[in-house]
Amino acid sequence: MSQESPVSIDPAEVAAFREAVLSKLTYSVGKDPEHAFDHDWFEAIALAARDRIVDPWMDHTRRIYRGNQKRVYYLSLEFLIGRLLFDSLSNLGLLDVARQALADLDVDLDRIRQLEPDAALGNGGLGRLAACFMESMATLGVAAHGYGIRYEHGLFRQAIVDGWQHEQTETWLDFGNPWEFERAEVTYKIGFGGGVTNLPDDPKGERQHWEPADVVRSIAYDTPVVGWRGRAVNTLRLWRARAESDLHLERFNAGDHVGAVLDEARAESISRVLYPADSTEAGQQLRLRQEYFFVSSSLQDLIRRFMKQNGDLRELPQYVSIQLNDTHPAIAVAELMRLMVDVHGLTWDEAWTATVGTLSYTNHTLLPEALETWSVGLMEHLLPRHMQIIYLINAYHIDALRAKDLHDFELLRAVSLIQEDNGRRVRMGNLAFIGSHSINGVSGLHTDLMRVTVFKHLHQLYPDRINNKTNGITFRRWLYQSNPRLTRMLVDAIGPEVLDEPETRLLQLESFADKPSFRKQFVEQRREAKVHLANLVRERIGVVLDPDALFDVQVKRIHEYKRQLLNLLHTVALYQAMRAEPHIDWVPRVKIFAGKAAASYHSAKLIIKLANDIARTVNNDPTLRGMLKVAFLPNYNVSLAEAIIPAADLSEQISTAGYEASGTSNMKFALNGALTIGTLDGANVEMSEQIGEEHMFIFGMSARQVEARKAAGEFNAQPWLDASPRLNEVLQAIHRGAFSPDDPNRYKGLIDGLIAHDTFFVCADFDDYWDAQRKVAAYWRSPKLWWRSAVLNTARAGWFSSDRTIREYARDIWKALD
Ligand code: 26V
Repeated sequence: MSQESPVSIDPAEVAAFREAVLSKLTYSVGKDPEHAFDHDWFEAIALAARDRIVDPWMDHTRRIYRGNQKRVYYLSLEFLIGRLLFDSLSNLGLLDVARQALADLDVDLDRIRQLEPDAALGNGGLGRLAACFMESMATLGVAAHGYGIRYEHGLFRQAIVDGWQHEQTETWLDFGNPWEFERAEVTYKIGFGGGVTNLPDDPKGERQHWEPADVVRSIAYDTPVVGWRGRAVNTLRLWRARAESDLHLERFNAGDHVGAVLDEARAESISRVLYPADSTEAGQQLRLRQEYFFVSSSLQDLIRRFMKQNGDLRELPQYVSIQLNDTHPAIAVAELMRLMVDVHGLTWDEAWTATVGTLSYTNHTLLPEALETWSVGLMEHLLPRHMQIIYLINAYHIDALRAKDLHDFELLRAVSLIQEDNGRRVRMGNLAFIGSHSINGVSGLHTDLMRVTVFKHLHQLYPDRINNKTNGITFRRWLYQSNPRLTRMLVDAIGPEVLDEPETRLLQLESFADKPSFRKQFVEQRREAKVHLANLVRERIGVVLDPDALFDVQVKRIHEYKRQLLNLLHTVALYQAMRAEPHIDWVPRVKIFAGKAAASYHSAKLIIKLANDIARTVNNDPTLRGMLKVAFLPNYNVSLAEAIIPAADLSEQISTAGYEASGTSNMKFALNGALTIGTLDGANVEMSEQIGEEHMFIFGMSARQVEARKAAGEFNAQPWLDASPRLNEVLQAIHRGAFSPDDPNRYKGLIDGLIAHDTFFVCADFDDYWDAQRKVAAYWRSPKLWWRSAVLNTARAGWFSSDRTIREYARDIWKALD
């Protein structure tokens, strides 16, 4: 996927980079060019690029220190980064230089690029958002530090065997990681368990001494994050767990070799693996250990930095903002209190004011099963001091309400930090809310729903705390790096300034939507991306795609609320219609699916199998003459997304309204000129406002209608089946095993369940979805209209830049950047 160089590149720069790579290859990798494997070249190039980052990194760090600039700490258990080679080269303005330098050495940079493993330290949208935010914060010059865990194993690799998902261990560190710097000297002690004793000089019992039973060590690994044009470079600091070496050695020397090794393994297991959090596996002890481990390390680290420069923790909110990415780091509320009160001697009230002033929290889902709670028993066992602090926060919080004459039992129960029914549990959402001055949702609709659902009562008590920050995406990765052809067209059409100010300049593209020559070019670049994707699909799964067909794409985690099943039912309906009338002039269509299901999420895994069963049947049916193809691409990750998104004509964003907090792939597709078929859910709402509903295909029940139906308990799908012969036929075919002749009963449970209790209103929305899909096909038949809309999607997607989102966080929540 090479791109021609835009402007003439300076031969001296090329020569310098070539020499730098050769020097790295020789002295760091230890190879000569004749014997170097591709991986050796990758490492040499990455190290040469990294060298270019170090000076601006140190400059930036010094500048922040000297200016005593307000720092923003982004605490996230997930950073779904993907590959970094093109990210670094492109943001440093070195991409063309590097490509030429390597070509001089007979090495193809675009081939080498494929060798870098994806850093998949996240599950999906939440983790990818954190990665986009890190890039935007560096671009905008926010003095930001990301804090997380350096998982040895990221998200599992998905293999598809006989149509079923199999999970395999992911090993991104096998060949080392050239981007990181180990900071062996940056290390903290993290305690677990043990007991708490009263301090004699504290009659209220607010200060305590905690003597942990176990201690684990954290070690920092820093990855520089380069902003656009290398203007600022921030740090992503990830923690690795190590056994506390003294204890370990003592046991070892005392002859307890096995015990010592077990201790070590137990300590180090904390940073071993990313939890596939979209599942019920969350809630286990190791997960709570991970949360506390990274929160405590990060808070100790930022307090040390703060004390060095400022010294009075009561002033923390003036100099520091800490953003909690979901409730995963919510134990920070108690840990910050502990550090301030027990360790640094602030009074409870001083500490509380500083804590609330410093912390803010982002909510990413309303799904009740996704809201974190921890059993009081487990908390008492692992974090006894924190449990005390949480009780005390709760007591003061409830006292304050009573003092305001609020005695409504229902209200007090709802806002308590402790859930009393079915075993006492700590509600991390309420803890994060009470301990933060700002609580934000990630799209307008999601934020509105937060105010009337999960945080209804807390919102009544603190009406100014909830605010909205609609998500965004970084255009550097999701346009410039992943779609160089379209980027080139934009630069040619509206000038190179578009790269620096896409939010405003992209709008100038609107007038090009009416130019036939521009639309023709737009079609051509799309076709090239489709040819590229078709080759990839043929190589990976052996399915041959027609690049002139309509590429209809749904790629995201597999979840019932995202309704991949609805898309599959449409696929079957289309298949049946084509078979019934094969001589009609159908719009040739390719249905592309990709996404991982949590290992323990059986219905999601069955949906993957169904997609593959349908694919096999459809792709091998000669009556269709290739009019319909279905492809399920294994192992969806950031790199695969980068190949798929530029090639999509139609983007499927079809979640049950009210369930998708925002979505971010919806924005990536629109930016790259795909048209969206979607419900009015999450940020699709803002998309329809920015882009215009007439350039999208909106269908289905609204969030209000869904809510009304839920309230009335109308989950039975029989009425919808009775009203829709088409739906009936689709469900019957799947039910009787038309797509699973090897096991005709495979989908009986799935279909019976769907009819008896259609939790996500798949059947209720089916006919409307079918009609919207017919509009899609008809529109595709009018290329002028279709491609005009496609260009307008790109032109009007500027608002979805994560730079806009970060500016809003900086202005409203962090009070940084002015
Ligand atoms: C977690 C769980 C855990 C228990 C079982 C079910 C379940 C389902 C979903 C989740 C995801 C939780 C958080 C998350 O990833 N939210 C996503 O955040 C994105 C960035 O804000 C947003 O675009 C997505 O709409 C939202 O789903």
